[in-house]
Amino acid sequence: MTAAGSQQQGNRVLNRGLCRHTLVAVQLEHFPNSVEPATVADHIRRCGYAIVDELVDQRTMDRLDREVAPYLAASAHGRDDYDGRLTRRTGSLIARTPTARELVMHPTIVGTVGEFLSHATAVQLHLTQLIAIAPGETAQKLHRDQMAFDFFPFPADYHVQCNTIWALTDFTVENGATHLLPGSSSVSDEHGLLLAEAQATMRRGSCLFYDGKVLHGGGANRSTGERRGVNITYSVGWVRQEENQYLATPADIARTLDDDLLRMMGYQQGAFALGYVGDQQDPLSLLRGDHRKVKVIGDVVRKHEDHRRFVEQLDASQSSI
Ligand SMILES: O=C(O)CCC(=O)C(=O)O
Repeated sequence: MTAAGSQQQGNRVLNRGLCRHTLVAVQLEHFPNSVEPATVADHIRRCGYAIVDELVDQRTMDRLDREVAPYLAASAHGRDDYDGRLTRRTGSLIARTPTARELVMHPTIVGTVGEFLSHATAVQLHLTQLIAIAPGETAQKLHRDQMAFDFFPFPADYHVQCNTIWALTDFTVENGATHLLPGSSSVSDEHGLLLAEAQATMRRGSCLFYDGKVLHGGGANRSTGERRGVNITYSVGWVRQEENQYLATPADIARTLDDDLLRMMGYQQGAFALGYVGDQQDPLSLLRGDHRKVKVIGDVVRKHEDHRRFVEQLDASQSSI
C-alpha cells in the first residue's frame, strides 16, 4: 500500500511522523471464513495482511494439537533473541502431522496464495513450523520475511512470498499475538517503523495472511499460557525453499501423499528449467516410479513477456529451417 493509500484507510494508518511507541491503536481488518480468495489477496496487496476468522473448526485444531504434541515436547528453545529464547519451533509438519497437510492445502489458502503470487509460473510451500511462545518471552525484532533470501532487495512491486499463521491457541494482546505494521510493505524500514502497529488478535482456528515485505514479529508473552501458531508460508516456484521439503518428508511418506500436495511441496517444475531430475524427468513422475519428462519451454505457461518472445523467436527460427 502506498503512503497515500494508507491515509485513505480511515483512522487505520495515519501516524507517520510520530514515534511508534506513542501511536494510537490500529484496528486490523477481519474477514469471515466464507470470504473469496480474491478478496483476501486484494487486501494483502493493499495492506500487507488479512485475517480470516475461524477458517477451520476446533476439532481440526484439537487433532493438530494432539499430533504435534510429542514433537513439540522434544523441540528445544531458540538460541538467540530473534528465534526467541523462550520460543520452541517445530518443523517437518507434513511428515509429522496429517492435519497440517489439510491446512497447507486448504482451498481458501491455496486460492489466495495462487492469486497473490499469480505473476509466477509456479507457487510452492516454503516452510511449515509450529511456533510456541512461552510466558515470559520478549517481543521478536520486527522484520520482513523475504530477508531469508540473503537480504536480496526485491523490487517493491515483486512479491516473492505469501505467508500464513494459523492460531492454534487464541492469539491475544497478552499472549503475544503477531505484531504487524500495515502499509509497511512498500516503504523503507525507516518509514515503515513510523507506521502504526497492531497485534493480530484472533480466535483459535483463524488465519493471519501476510506478505513477505510487511514488518511484523512475534509478540511478548505476558500471559500465563503458551501462544501457539502454525506458520505455513509459500513462495514463488523459482526460489529455494526455507524448509527443505525433500528431506523434511522422507520419500516413503511422500509417496503416500496426493499429487496436489506433492506439487505444492516442490515436486513440480518451478519454472521452465527448474526442478528436473536425471534426464529432464519430472520430479513427481519420478517419485511415482515412471519417467515422464518435464515440459519444454514452449509448453510451460508463459507468464512473462520475455518468455513469450523467446518462444515466438524459437518457433520462427525452426519454421525458417
Ligand atoms: O510467531 C509470530 O507471531 C511471528 C513469528 C515470525 O515472524 C518469525 O518467527 O519469523
